[in-house]
Amino acid sequence: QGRRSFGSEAREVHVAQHKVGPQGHGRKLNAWTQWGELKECVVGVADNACFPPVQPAMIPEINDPVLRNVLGEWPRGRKSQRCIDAANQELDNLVNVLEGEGVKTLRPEVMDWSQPLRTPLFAVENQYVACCVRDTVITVGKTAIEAAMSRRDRYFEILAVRQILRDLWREDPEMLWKAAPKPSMADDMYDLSWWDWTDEERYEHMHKYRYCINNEEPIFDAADITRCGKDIFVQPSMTCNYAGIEWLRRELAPQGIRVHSAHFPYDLAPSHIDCTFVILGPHLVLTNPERPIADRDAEFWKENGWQFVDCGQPDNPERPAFSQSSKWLSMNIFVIGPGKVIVEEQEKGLQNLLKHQCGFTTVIPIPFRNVFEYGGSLHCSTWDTRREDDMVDLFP
Ligand code: DAV
Repeated sequence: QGRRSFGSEAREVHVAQHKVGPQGHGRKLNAWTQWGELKECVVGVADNACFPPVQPAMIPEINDPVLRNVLGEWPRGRKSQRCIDAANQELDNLVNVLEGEGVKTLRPEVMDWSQPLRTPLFAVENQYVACCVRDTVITVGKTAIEAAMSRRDRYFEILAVRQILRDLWREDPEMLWKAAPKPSMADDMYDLSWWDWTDEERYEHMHKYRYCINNEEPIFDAADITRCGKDIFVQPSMTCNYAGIEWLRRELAPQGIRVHSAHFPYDLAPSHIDCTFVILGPHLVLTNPERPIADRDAEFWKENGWQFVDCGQPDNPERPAFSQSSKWLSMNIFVIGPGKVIVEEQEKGLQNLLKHQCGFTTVIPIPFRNVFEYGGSLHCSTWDTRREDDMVDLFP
């Protein structure tokens, strides 16, 4: 009798009490494009950030030669509170700017990333930070997809936005909530020999698109994906393999979404498409002059009437000593509606290009360089949960 509370009758009561399932009145998850009018989005937080530990998916380097000599090796454990506060100040300001533009903002939960992690298959001494929410989850139409990431220190980062996902799913009866198979992150998922290649070897092999992960399991970061309505494009990279692209293709085919790969051979260690190929609006892409798209991919875009506009060199190519991203964070802009974009304040050249050659009427410059420490800029540190847009077909 002691087990009676586990009977089906009791379970129904439990379900009703806890409001599981659609309530049918509330917010909607919706984002088909990179440019629809933004109504709601998540902005990352830098709290409790730690240095990413050395691991098969990432062998970090201090990018300032002087500091590299002084320190000798990659630091471990927590980042300084000063560095965290500086980033948080800029992230909070982004929230204010977005709210001022009529965008509702949500924030990840503050979690303690200094805890070590041990699974049956790997261990790391600490975790990372929930700053670049763009990497962990993506909205594709009415579906939220939790990524299959490659970095061990980011294994549980998605939990920082789980409450947001729970709330959305409960409120929106049309929302689909999917998670790619959680990667094992076992040693055999990686190709460690890639790290030993010289730049010359990487250049020689650039058309093979082989990086530090193999194809044993589907792997992708959400930031390897960009959306154009019915079509999404995914870049094979250090953080995304062909198995990951194939997983997305099979999952999204029943919804009529076409998944394409996009190749950028000149980026010898690519990660994430949002500093390389930035969709500005229908038929317009901001391209990276040092990382042109492969010819066979370019043809497909051009046939469908798309135009490419090369970004100029960054006005300020500098980045913090521990940032693992490139100077092209300058291109990591955030389009928040047709003709409306947020750009890092020092990137005057790009601001002018967007205004005078790309049809943007509202270009909002904001300071954001202290967020570069965590590997991203304006696009990386956000996740759009609602845009006013539809499943447009721009590759008919
Ligand atoms: O080009 O340095 C930066 C990563 C953005 N999440 C780059 C990639």
